[in-house]
Amino acid sequence: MIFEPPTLQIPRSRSDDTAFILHPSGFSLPPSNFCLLRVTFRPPARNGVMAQSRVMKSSSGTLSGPTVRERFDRDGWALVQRFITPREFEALRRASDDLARKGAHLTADAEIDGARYQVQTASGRRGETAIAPGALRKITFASSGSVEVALLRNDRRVLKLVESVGVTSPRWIVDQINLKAPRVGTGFPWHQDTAFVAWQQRDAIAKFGGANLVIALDRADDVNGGFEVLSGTHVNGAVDFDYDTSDTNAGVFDESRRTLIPLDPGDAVVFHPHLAHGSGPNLSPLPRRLVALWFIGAPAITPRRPPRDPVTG
Ligand SMILES: O=C(O)CCC(=O)C(=O)O
Repeated sequence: MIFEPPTLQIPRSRSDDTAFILHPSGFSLPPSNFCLLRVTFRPPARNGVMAQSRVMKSSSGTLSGPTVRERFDRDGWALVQRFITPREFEALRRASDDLARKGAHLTADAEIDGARYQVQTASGRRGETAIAPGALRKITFASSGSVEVALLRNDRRVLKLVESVGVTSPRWIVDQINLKAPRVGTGFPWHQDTAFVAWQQRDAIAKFGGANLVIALDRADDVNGGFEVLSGTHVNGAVDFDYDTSDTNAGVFDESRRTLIPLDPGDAVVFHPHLAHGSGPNLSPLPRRLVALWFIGAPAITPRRPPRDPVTG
């Protein structure tokens, strides 16, 4: 996330720490999905200068360490590599292209087939004219116009992952495709997703849990506005913030554990709806598309009583 020019970053001594991520038991993914993650920590910046993101590096290694649930509870997020297959992310890329084609004429935000198209403006601010016809920032409720996205939001693996972090009877509430187009795609200010949901949904999150997911359709990293989180910010609940998408919201949340999570296509991050997150602009020549899905919990479904035996009563 390019929230500060590199020249403002103060060189610091670095110490390393290592975190391990293991899929929760019962989560059926091949052994190749187990991974060792090495996290390079940089101490937080002081005197109002925003901390630079530490970038997560992955390598193969030991199959021990915190589960997805433990990391979710502790940090507010967990990475699941190779969450969907190449065939699936390629189908989603095509779906994203098909949706984008329908908005190829747009110079202002609009709804098409129930999906809400937000155009990419020069500043990133909403309500301004698109940088060019058909330049798109995101498509919310993309599942209304795309079977592939609709299938993903009901996918068993998605629901299982959400359940695995403590959400009871998960219900989908939002999906979107963030397009972050090459060279013109602007960033997302630090924010918590709960600010954008109705009070009833916030209530459900408090009672039954909630979890959001991003799934990368392209490589996303520090050169193209990769996904960043402020680890640990989920623990203190909702914070008041403005959401001007041409701004960065620097200083609103605790940035001392800012982490950029490099994602390969098909990788997912599951995160708490109170976790502050965001990303920088895409200044690269490569696309950086991701699908976001939001879920809230509901009362546990109690199994129905078996019907009475018509003979014995
Ligand atoms: O696309 C991104 O990098 C950020 C996504 C995000 O924060 C959101 O959609 O709420």
